[in-house]
Amino acid sequence: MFRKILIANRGEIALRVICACKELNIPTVAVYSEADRNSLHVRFADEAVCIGPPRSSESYLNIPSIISAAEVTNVDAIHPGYGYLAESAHFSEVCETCGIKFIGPSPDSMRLMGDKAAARRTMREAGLPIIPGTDVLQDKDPQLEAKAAAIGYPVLVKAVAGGGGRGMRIVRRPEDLQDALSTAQSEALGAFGSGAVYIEKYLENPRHIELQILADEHGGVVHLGERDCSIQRRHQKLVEESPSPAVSEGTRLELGEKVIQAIRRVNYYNVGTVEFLFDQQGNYFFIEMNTRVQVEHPVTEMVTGIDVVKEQIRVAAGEKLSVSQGQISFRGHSIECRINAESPITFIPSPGRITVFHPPGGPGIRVDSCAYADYVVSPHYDSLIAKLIAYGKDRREALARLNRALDMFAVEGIETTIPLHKKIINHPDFITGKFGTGFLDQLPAI
Ligand code: MV4
Repeated sequence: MFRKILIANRGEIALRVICACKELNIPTVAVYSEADRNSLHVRFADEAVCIGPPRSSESYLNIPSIISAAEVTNVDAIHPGYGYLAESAHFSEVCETCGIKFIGPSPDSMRLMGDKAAARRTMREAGLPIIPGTDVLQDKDPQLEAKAAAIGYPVLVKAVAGGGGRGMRIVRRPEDLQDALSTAQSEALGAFGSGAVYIEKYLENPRHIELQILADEHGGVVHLGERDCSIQRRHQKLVEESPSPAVSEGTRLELGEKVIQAIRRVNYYNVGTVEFLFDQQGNYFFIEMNTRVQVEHPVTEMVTGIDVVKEQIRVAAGEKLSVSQGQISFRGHSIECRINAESPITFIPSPGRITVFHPPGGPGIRVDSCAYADYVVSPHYDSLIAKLIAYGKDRREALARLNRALDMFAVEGIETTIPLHKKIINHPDFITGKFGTGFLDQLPAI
């Protein structure tokens, strides 16, 4: 097992990794920017190193600073959390060169899955259904119009280097195709440094459902069921749950089998998430794969009882998974609300000092948070201040607990999305489980 782990992240996920390390008896090193001096990850890690000014580009994304901190503290592994350098194949190679284990997949896996067109091709060959569409488009493809017509309108132009919904463009009529393609290409070039794009059939109001997998370096692969992440706004997820109200036991078994086969065939190891879109008829299609631990992993932990982060650290150390598929069962229901320091109406960030912070507790409630009374939410970072996770024996009980926990979550001094969550989870369509990714757009100004 590792001797000491550096956590190249901040906020609630840095704390979450510290929890796992403490349980595994592994000492930790926190890194922090000047703005995060008073953060809880600094307090609870065994050692802490300042890595630069508040701006992420000069601290949490500063590879030389992070590697220096790792060398002076003599760690043998780095946990990247999510965001920042978690999906940087380059960073993982730098770690490898320095003799430090990057807690994640191989650089090759990261590169493959980072290229959304290559991931699509690979997963189709590995047996997963994909949305009808093209491979990467060449400039001035003479077949372009014919290809789009064959797919059938509306189509969606996606950036190869995009992902998470960035750099997408819907095209509803053939006469708009050329313009949309050019705009998408130049936007993608500006945003990701690659203008490569491809086209898919556009699905209206699909559900976004993802499967959590764990894979070790000895061919062990298990799935931990699905999460429904359809409730989002501008590709920021707000509410996630497991199981999905739209997935039957039969579909879960079938999907799980297919995904395990595919993960084996691509020799992937680490935790991972395989994302699907479900259309209104219940057909599902692979869209992309995330090669990191995700914000919403706790709902999976609640229904499986498996500590995803501890498993991730174990497999990175070369150990076998501690569980086989036969030992995994799905019990009860879990729902997570992401509580952001934002206006619940305009979603404008609301940084500043939190004066009152009282997170709820009681049966079936978990709060993953970096906040406390007097904590200052910095404008430099994303606005997630807490994840409120409810568990119940069924969806009804999880919802009842989530409702009372939202009522008993006191945050003052800044605005939060708590009032929005109250409205979402009490909406008739949410209660009955009938929603897609368009849910929030369709809600009349809540
Ligand atoms: C789509 C789609 C409809 N059709 N692809 C956005 C996130 C990224 N992972 C893929 N996304 C989408 N891809 C096709 N062919 C609709 C979305 C989409 C979406 C997906 C998941 C969660 C929220 C979403 C919101 C709008 C659009």
